[in-house]
Amino acid sequence: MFRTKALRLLGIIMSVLLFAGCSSGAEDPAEPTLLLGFSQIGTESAWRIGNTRDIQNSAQNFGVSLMLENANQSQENQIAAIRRFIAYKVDVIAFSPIVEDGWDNVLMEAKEAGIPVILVDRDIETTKEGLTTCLIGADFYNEGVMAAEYLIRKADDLGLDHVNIVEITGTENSTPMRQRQAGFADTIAGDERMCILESIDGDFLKSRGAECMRYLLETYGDDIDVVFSHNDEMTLGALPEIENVGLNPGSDIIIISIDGGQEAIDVLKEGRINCVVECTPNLGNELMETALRLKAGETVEEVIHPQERIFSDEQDLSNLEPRGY
Ligand code: GYE
Repeated sequence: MFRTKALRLLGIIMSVLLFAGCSSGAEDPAEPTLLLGFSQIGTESAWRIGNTRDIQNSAQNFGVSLMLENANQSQENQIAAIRRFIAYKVDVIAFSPIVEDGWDNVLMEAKEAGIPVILVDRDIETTKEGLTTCLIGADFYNEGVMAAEYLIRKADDLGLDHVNIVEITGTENSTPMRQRQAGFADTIAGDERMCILESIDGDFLKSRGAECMRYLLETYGDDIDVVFSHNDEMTLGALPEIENVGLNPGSDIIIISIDGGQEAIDVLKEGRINCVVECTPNLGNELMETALRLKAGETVEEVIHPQERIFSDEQDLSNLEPRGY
């Protein structure tokens, strides 16, 4: 008696499974169209957390099945994740490389497996051809240019004849660090008032931003006119350190940041930051569209940059929409 019931149940389960197996993606809109492996750097900033959330939401909206791996700020973990994606035979691999060098071997393996790779947010450095298909991410060089152009306008407004700058940079050898630094340096190069006292690695982290600022204040004291920080987290770490030595960020020291997350925008409105260059984390839709095109065998644009703007004390920001990250 029990055996017959069990057999009948097994029969039902098998037919359900078979039915599910036979239904085609076109008939069933819930069936994923593509399997995308994405290796994220970590959770170092509001930007990064917003970027992960945006990619998850977009995957859901596009019906893409997402294998998401968090590398906890380690290149080794990213390489291991990419190897798992290859072993799993995903349709497309995407990743945000924490630094630019050191990807050739694992990307050769992806190429040999015939899996297209999309760079999200950051670029890589390689001499090999065809390891990746495209890059979807911000124009970091231009962000550095926008930061410097703001500073030049501010120095004109204040009538400054000498401007001492300290720079707190993002993770060494990462694309945003290299390019934000270059865009800023190239733009102030023609202005004799501008002098960079020191550039120091803050690794895009709030705690490091605070440490760097403490060191910079101990070393240069009130000679510092400007802090140029490569992201909001480091800026938010640096501000209390400035206040602890009795200086007012925003008036005694000009503060320039990058990203444009809600917290930094609120602090800008309070007058403790002077300028924030936008870097949008919302790259998910472009990523899904591109991955679907690659799966369909289409060619895609090599570089896709989102539009970006600046927020500063030159503007009325009272009606600014919530930033969402
Ligand atoms: O500016 C920073 C993040 O690569 C654009 O990484 C990104 C940067 C962003 O952690 O906050």
